[in-house]
Parts: sequence; structure tokens; C-alpha cells
Amino acid sequence: MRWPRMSRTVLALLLGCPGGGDSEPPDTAGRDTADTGDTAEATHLTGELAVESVTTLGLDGDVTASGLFGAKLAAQGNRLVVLAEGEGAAYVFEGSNRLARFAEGSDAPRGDSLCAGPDLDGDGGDDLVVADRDVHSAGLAWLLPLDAPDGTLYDAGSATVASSTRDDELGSALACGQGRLVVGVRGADGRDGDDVGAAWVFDAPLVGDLVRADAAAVVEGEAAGDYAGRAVALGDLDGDGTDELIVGAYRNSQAERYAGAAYVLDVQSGSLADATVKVYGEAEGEALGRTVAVAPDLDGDGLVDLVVGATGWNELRGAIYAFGALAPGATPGSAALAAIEGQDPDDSGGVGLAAGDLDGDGVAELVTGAPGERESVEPDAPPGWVGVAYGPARGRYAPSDLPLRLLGSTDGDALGIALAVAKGDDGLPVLAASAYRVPVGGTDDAGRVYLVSLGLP
Ligand SMILES: [Ca+2]
Ligand SMILES: [Ca+2]
Ligand SMILES: [Ca+2]
Ligand SMILES: [Ca+2]
Repeated sequence: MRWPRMSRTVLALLLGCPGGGDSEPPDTAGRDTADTGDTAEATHLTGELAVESVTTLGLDGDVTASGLFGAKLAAQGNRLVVLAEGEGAAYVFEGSNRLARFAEGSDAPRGDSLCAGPDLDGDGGDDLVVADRDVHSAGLAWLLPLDAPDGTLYDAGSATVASSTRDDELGSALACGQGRLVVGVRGADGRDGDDVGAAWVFDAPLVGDLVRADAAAVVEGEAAGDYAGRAVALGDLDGDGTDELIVGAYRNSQAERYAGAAYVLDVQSGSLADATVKVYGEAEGEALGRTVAVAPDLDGDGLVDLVVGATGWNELRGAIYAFGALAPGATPGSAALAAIEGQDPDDSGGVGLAAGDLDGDGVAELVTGAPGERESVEPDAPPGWVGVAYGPARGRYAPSDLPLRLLGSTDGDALGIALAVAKGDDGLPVLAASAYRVPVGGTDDAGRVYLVSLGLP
């Protein structure tokens, strides 16, 4: 679906009059000039704005009941991949142009996780991986070319990764990196007990039907019930030219019960107990490591940085933490470069997270998604929201401190369930933000992805 591009006049009006639509009146005046010391001329959106009022391009799926379009997002190059969890389908877009839809196969995969990245199967083209942790009650992931035409996940795929162990939940998360695929297997049992969780690492080229024994490395969680592999990422955090593995174990209870943990380790390490960096949550139920992501350089040392979601923080308000240089024994309180808190209980801030330069000044923004409590979805929940800390983000942001908040439009729409830094039709960066439960055309839970330009023309 293509929406008319917003004029400068409308944007200027929105800037002068934030908080349109039926949203609450704004309580922020914007602080975009305070951090940079620049002139007073605004360079990006500020205020509390209804997401629909600033969306220039909106993406829809084949609007069906409970399509849940936008449950997950992944960006690679100019492509944005959107998972429609209820349909069991993945869509590929370039800007607002829909290129392909990969429908469910005979096993009706629901689709739990998604990644997109450089070539993994050896054909030279970028690839896409979709996983469903419920297939055969064990989990299955499909790899397919990002430029494939419409088809089914089965027919288009060049490789699969499967578990044959009941309740492994293979595909609880995915990370696509340079020549490497990481598959989260959060229900995996290990030496140290049941449900320690694991991350399986596969080196390219990935071809054919792969299983655990084909993995270049299998990294297990530290303790029973940790659910390591609920989140995974890849990035060269130390600048030695090789990606480190980042694993979240949101049920880890090392510090406090279910405070959670995130780990950075060399891929070959074998166990999260041997990780070079471990970050533990600090309070019961914080669920640190429920989400993890690698960010562009946030602290100016030339190295990519780490963002971790603690979605259970403070009665499920949720928080995200950005870390620059990480030392062993780092804690969110002592080592975080920046943090963004959720506002109300059950906001679940950090379920969505993203980082990237969205206003074109060369410095990465830090973005949190607070879709509302997800595991037991309540239709009467308030709309979700997305908070942006413009770069350089420093210190701890309460929601009222954020220079920009985008607000959902419909109760229970779950805005912020997934976020990505994508490209608009003009090739410039846009924030892709999902509201996977928003009604579209009168259809409940159809879902929509908003593409928002934060930089001003
Ligand atoms: Ca490929
Ligand atoms: Ca490295
Ligand atoms: Ca850095
Ligand atoms: Ca920026």
C-alpha cells in the first residue's frame, strides 16, 4: 500500500504541533539541539506524535483475519522482510514495492523468527531465513534467496535446519552474519539440565537438510531453565575482524530469579559459562537478554556496540541498555552507555529494539519498542509506542525525556513489537515499526508496518 508523501508544510505543522490525532497532549518540547550543540534548527521529528500522522509509507499484507503482519522485521541492503505470523508468510519489500511473498508450506509454519543477511548458501546472493519453533514440536528453519519470486518456504528454500528433539523450540531466534547463521534453540537440554537452551552456529555454505551434528559450534546455556537462545546476534564487537556471538538467556537466575543474562563470546567457545563477557540482570523478573542487537558505533570508538532488552524490568515496564566497550562483569547499572525505560507496567519496553542513523547526521539513534505485554495478549491493552533517543544517546531516558515518541492508534495494536532500520522509496533511511495487531480495513489483528522518515527534508 502506498501512501502520499507528506509535504514539508505538514511536517512543519506536526513539529510545531506534536501530538495529533487522539493521542494525549505532549509533555516534551524536544531536546534535539541540546545534545549536539548545533544551531536551533530542527533536523528531525520531535514530540509525541501519532504514528499514523507521520507515516509516509505504510505496508500491509494480504489483509486476513489474524494475519499478524509485522510480527518480526529484518532488513538487508534495500530490502525489508516482514513476517506475518498468523498467515505463516514472509513478505519482501523494497521501499513500498512488494517484491515477493513466501507462503506457508504443507506443515503450515507459523513463523516465529526471521533474519536476512549476506550470502549463506553459496550462490552469491543475499539470503533470508525463517523459522518456526513448533514444526514437529521441535522446530525448523528454512533458508531461501532474498530475491526469490513468490513461492512456498519449502519450494524456494536451498537449505533447512531442523531439530528432532521434542520441545527444543529450534528457531526461537535467528541471526544472519557474514558467512554464518546462528539458530537459537531455547528449549534445548544440556549437560547442566533441562531447558538450558543453546545456540547452534553454522558456517556457510549452508546446503541441504542440516541438523545439530552439522553445526560448526553448539553453545549451551549455563543453568537449567535459562532458555539461552531466546535471542541471538552476531557482530564484531572487539574489531578483530571476526564476529562474536551474542546470546540472551532471559530466564537466567544467576543474579536474581529470572533477572536474565546476555553473553558475548567467541563462536568456538562451546559454553556460555566460558563467555568473555557476561551481563546479568539486576532485579527479579527483569528478563535481561529477552532481546539483543548489534548497533552501529554508539560511543565513537569505531567499533559496533551492543543493545540488550530487559523486557520485564520494573513490573514489565521494560528497558533497553546500550553498551559501548564491554568489560567482563559489566552490569546494566555500571556499564550501560544509555538506557531507555518503559513508562507503565506491562509496556514491555525492549521487545522491539533497533539502532541506526535515521536522521542522516551520521550518528546512530537508539530506538525502543513498547508493544504492551505480549505473551498473554490483552485486547484492551493501551496502544503500543516507540521511543527514539537521537544520537549521541547518553544516560538514562525516562519516556518523558525522549525527544520523540510515536504512539499507536488503536488499543492493543502492539506498536513497537518489531523495529528495523530500513530504506524508503528514495533510498534514505526510515524507521520500520510494526503494529501487528492493528485492524486494517475492519479486519482485526491484520497488522501494518509503518515506515517513518525521522530526518527532515
Ligand atoms: Ca544466497
Ligand atoms: Ca571480533
Ligand atoms: Ca562503539
Ligand atoms: Ca542520527
